[in-house]
Amino acid sequence: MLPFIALGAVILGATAVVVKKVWKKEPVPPAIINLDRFAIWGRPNSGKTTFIFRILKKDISDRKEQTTSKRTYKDIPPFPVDGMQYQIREVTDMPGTKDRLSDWLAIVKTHEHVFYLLNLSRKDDDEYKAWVRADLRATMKALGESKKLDKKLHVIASHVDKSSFSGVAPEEVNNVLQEDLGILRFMEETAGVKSYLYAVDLTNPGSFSTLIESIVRDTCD
Ligand SMILES: Nc1nc2c(ncn2[C@@H]2O[C@H](COP(=O)(O)OP(=O)(O)OP(=O)(O)O)[C@@H](O)[C@H]2O)c(=O)[nH]1
Ligand SMILES: [Mg+2]
Repeated sequence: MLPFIALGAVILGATAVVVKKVWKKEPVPPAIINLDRFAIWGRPNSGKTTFIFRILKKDISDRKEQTTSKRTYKDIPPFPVDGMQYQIREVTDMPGTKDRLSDWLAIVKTHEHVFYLLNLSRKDDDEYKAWVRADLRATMKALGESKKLDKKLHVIASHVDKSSFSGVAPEEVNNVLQEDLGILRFMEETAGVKSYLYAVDLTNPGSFSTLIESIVRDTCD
């Protein structure tokens, strides 16, 4: 009998340990919130690849100066905002040349979140202004044709550090931009959808962090 009693004690002991483990409060890792697919485009040198490399947590100095082909990224690292973890499901980088406009308009219709990048350092260049306005008009038409119920357009104004707004304090720059006539002309093209405007220096990690936090809050808005 003795060996049987001893074995029972071992089993009981083991059971007690398991029960204790179940009742112990373990910290629950936060769930990752899926941000779905980001459609990103803008004319050459607007900062698309830099923005995407920041999202991918890649070294921005490793990117080629000009994107020549389309590339889709799916394995995107999550990032924290307001104590939660967020993850973009898919992002595509492509050249900013005019021949890619139709590719862009196609993903505007299908992808959940739409980001148009403009280069603030060129905001007074007449040819560039005409391109941006025409792109925004075409983007609005594509958004109108999409089945999305909640139509939003995020306009990212890069190169703020190389623009006439470079001396403006970061916390003030968005207000100053909203009052600039040139910027207002761009944003007029977005009338009819909920639009967001962000100013950023994509070469600055802190500026990118502020941008991505604002984007997360606005996409979840
Ligand atoms: N100073 C400054 N430079 C930036 C900023 N964003 C991007 N750049 C620089 O601008 C140049 C173009 O950036 P890219 O990210 O390659 O631009 P792109 O839109 O991908 O250009 P294409 O691939 O040619 O369509 C690079 O030299 C970047 O380092 C910014 O906010 N400020
Ligand atoms: Mg590029």
